[in-house]
Amino acid sequence: MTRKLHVAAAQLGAVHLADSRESVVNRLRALLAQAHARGVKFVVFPETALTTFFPRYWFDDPREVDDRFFERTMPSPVTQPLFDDAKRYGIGFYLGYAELTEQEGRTRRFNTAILVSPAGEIVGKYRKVHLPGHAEHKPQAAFQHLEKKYFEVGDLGFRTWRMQDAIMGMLICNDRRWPEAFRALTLQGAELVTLGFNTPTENLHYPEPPALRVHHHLIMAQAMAFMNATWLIETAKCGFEDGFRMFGNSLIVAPSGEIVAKTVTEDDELINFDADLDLAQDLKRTMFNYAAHRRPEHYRILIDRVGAQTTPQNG
Ligand code: CDV
Repeated sequence: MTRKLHVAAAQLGAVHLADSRESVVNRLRALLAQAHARGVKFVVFPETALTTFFPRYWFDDPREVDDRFFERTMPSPVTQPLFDDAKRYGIGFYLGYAELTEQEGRTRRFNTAILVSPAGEIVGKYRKVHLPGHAEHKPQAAFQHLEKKYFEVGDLGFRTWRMQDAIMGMLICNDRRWPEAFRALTLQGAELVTLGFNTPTENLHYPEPPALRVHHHLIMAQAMAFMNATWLIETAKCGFEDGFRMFGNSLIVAPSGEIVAKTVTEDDELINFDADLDLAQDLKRTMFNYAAHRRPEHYRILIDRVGAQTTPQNG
């Protein structure tokens, strides 16, 4: 018997600075209701789903950032209805949010995602490892990307969880550009990788056509899914947030590298697919049988070296 899991990406359109968390949670609940109506059993929501993508703004008062954009508890009174709905429908989900936590007397902030079971329990947490952007104010730039200011590098590593008869792993946005992240998850058996993202249509560093940025997003997703023999769900928050555009193109990719569903709008939109999880197992037994074919004795450099150095053998 094949193991099927009916999955969905629940894309969010723009969330503006003035939008309340309550209004966003209502939109997430509407997407969840749609998912339920379509028979979906697992939903991936975006990165920092509850607020606008605030790292694009510099704030002089750090307390304002904490109060407006970070969650001190999860679920909170505002997010509890989403958990309640999911439990009532029997749907598991991934949710990204900005997490503020007190650890050993120290306030810590992470870009976080959680895995919630169909019983409404948080079964897994991931804190984003690859934080893009910068920490200093760039007043000349069209917008900021201050993830290195607002978040610490995640301290939980890359882990997997068994949920809904699948082995799942979580990543967040920029992680999708790093093969190491996918390999770390699939070395632990991941057969479904989940990821939320917020990707500006404009490149902060140099001019780049928006279509090329989407092209990179698509080829990365297809390549990572295939080379790691895993299902992959990537969900955007997108559209014009107070005039700052982020692209959509949320997608579900099969372990074959084929895109089986993709959004067509930059608004709230649900895409779904009844995924055969054993498709991943076929590839894991053959082409990407790690135990048979990987050669870690030649991969030492991947751990020892961070930045590239030019070290050709012939000087
Ligand atoms: N939220 C992100 O991590 N965004 C990055 C942008 C800044 C390049 C991304 O990788 O999509």
